[in-house]
Amino acid sequence: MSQETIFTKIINREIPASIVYEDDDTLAFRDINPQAPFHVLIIPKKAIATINDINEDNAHLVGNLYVAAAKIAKQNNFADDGYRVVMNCNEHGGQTVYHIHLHMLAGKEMGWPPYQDTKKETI
Ligand code: DGP
Repeated sequence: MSQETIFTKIINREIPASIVYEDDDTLAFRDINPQAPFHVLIIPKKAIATINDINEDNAHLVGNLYVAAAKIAKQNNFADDGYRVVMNCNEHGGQTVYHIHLHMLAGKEMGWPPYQDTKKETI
């Protein structure tokens, strides 16, 4: 399942975005609502709706997102200091755009765990 989202419009240059990286399969652009000094979204040009839709046939496109992340980190001089990449899935994961994307956050020290919860139950 993959439907058109706002990210398809960015890929097709129908709406503007601040693009920081592009190759044949991958695009990266600044998040409209940055949560760190450097916050970009790295997406496959071929739409995949959620992590649940990743399979053996499209896994290389996901691997390419990490290759792009490593290049972007080096180009922007935060490879050594470090950074975080995260991909949200569906409602509990906080996904709002159903075209998979790596959030790449850099430029400050990240907290861990990424959320506060008083319960320590596991499933
Ligand atoms: P997520 O919640 O993981 O699905 O993240 C979606 C991100 O997409 C969110 O951080 C905001 C960003 N976003 C949504 N619409 C646009 C847009 O039109 N342009 C840009 N640059 N980012 C967008």
